[in-house]
Amino acid sequence: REQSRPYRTAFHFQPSKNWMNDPNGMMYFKGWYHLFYQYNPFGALWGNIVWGHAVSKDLIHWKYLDDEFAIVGGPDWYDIYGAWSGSTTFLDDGTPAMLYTGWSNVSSEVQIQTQNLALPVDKNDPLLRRWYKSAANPVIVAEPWMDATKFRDPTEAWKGKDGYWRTLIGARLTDNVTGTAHIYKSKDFIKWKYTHDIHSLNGTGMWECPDIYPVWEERKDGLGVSASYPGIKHVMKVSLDNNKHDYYSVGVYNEETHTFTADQPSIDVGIGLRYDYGKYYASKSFFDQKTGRRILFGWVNESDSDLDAITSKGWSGIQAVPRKLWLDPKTGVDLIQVPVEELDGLHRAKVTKERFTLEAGSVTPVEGVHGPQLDVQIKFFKPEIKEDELEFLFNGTDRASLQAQEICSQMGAAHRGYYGPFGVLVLSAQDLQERTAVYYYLQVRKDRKWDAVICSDQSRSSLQTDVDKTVYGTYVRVLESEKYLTMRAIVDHSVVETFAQGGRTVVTSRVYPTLAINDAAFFYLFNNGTQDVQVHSFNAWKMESVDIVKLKL
Ligand code: DQQ
Repeated sequence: REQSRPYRTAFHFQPSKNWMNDPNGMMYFKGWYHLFYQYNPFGALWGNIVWGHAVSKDLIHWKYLDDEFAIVGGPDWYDIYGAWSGSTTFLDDGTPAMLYTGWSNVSSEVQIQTQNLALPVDKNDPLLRRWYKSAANPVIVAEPWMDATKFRDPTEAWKGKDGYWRTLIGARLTDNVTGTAHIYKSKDFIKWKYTHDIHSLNGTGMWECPDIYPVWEERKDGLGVSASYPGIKHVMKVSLDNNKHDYYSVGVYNEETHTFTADQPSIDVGIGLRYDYGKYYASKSFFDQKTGRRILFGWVNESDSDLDAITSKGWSGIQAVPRKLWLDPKTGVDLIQVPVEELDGLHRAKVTKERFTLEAGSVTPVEGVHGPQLDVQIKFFKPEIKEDELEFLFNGTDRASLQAQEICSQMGAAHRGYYGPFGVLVLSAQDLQERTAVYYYLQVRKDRKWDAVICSDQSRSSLQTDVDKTVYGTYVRVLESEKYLTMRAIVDHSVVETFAQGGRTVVTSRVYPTLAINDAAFFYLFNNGTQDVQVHSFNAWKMESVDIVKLKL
């Protein structure tokens, strides 16, 4: 790890150089996990998009296969400007088939999007190194009434009881404001017919990278996309081009009416819950046939400037640590996301502390917890707030109407609250000149009940001025029956991924410290509230580096 490149991550997937965005077509095939990704071979900003390709045995140690990209746009017209996002489907004989979007032109003025099929040249090659494009491409073009410039990102196809495949294409209706996803059906995977819009929501704009998959109501294991049994729900996720966030909703997919209906319309797709309340976009899940999990990949973009990407870094974009995903049986509406357990294989130098007090107004280092590569897991006892304490929490002002993110930015880590802010300072300079604070803050609502807010405060993360230091935060659902508030922060040089309440709520942020780099990255516990907080357990590990290299054949 060169000193001059302090922002390159040590155990997140990123290409050796240049731009990367969406994860595409992940699958487990003949002993290897495959990750494809939107990649610019010629520079550190978006453009010239091809499908990069990497493989791994464990979702953590990756090898590049990018001498020859999996899919490259052209020379035919239908993807001449680039090979955009798409997904893998296993056909009946087990062949992985890619549906992807081609960026193209019908005239010199009009650029459109088409959907195309690519297949492995050798379907017995576990590395799936070479792909060819179907002679039938494009296999889907927009209907005349659709906006062909807002028509992309086919999902993995699922098979209905009628024996037909179905895929979803993300879109925006011609009213320019309604986001939707079109279902197309096919018997042979080549001839596709527009069937119905699975769902749409006014005001949400273009739906990029849709995803739809079944989840068990009561079980943590995953399901293949075509599963249809009693005791399952469907999750629908869309990436909103308007605000660059990934939203999901739990509901019912009806094969006969070709519709998805959210269980709770107030938290419908695009207006309710998000996978991540920080930076996380264009995600895609897949069913891991090796272990039976559903696994989520998501792109984490940079928060520094384009100039930094081109000049000092030479790269942009990382993939978040892959997350196992299941429906929270306790709430029925939230997904639980946790880093895949393979990540624990990188744990080194464990530090454990049990049952201690995090004193009001304290900032304390923890012996042995240091550096830019950490996994920190903390269980706080949930404070028991007595009726006569509520007015202190209330803080004199009625903040209940503010959004959690505003609470986080107004009640930054330096704020003196009642219960909170309490949590961790990571990637911190020894003298705290730079620090990224991840913390809980308890907030009383109008109805006198309290809410927990989780915040990731980047405002003091770097002395650099040309980076986006937006403070992220959101409410965390904490059930009456739950005794703890939990937090897991995964730190890797320029990224901090925070999993709150066992993964019910996730916040990812990018930070670019100038002092708190490499060995000068310090760690502290802090409690800036006026009340002590009791810690049930604290566990932290240094994370081993993963050197991503080219696969030697
Ligand atoms: N990125 C791809 C598109 C997709 C967008 C192009 C989402 O297919 O809609 O690189 O980030």
